[in-house]
Amino acid sequence: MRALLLVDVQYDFLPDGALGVPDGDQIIPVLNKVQEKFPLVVATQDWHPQNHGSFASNHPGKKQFETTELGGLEQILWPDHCVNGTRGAEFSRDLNMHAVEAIFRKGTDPRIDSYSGFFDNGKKKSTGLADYLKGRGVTSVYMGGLAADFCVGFTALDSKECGFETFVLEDATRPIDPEGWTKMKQSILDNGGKIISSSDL
Ligand code: VGL
Ligand code: ZN
Repeated sequence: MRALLLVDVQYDFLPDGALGVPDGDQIIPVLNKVQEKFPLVVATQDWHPQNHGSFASNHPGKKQFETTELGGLEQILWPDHCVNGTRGAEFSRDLNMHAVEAIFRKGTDPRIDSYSGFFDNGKKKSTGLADYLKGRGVTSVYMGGLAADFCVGFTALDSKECGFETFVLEDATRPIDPEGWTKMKQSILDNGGKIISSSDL
């Protein structure tokens, strides 16, 4: 069985948001349209406490987009985004959420970032998504959302590693940095994932 995963379609990743992805809003009609082709639709939500270690504001003297170390890993310092309970953390109201059966939140631990919907960046903690999908009989995971070069990309890599046939809908995602997406795409392909268009479904 196949499932559709909607990754982080939240106001802070849309063009006017705190960490706005260029043209990120253009993926929403695509994600709404393809949902009818899937018996199961699931969403992820970036959901940080205000004291999250990935926020530049929590590292005095550091600037946004500089790097530091967090939990033993290199960490890009982001603008404050997707703070739990704020509007920026909400799903876009233009995204159809009626069919979404479950929502998996990530980035809740202030000491570690979590780009993938499956595990934190150090793979120490699982969100439960893989077990949930396996429990529902899912063998293939299709995904879109934001941002292509971070959360969608790392979710795709983990999906493949968890044993799912993995497809990224390229017209249903947009990157923060186009060069980063070119590299991430290669990595997904090298690991056996597939990059397709919603028109291939
Ligand atoms: C994301 C950076 C920081 C994403 C989340 O959803 O791609 N990127 N937190
Ligand atoms: Zn985040």
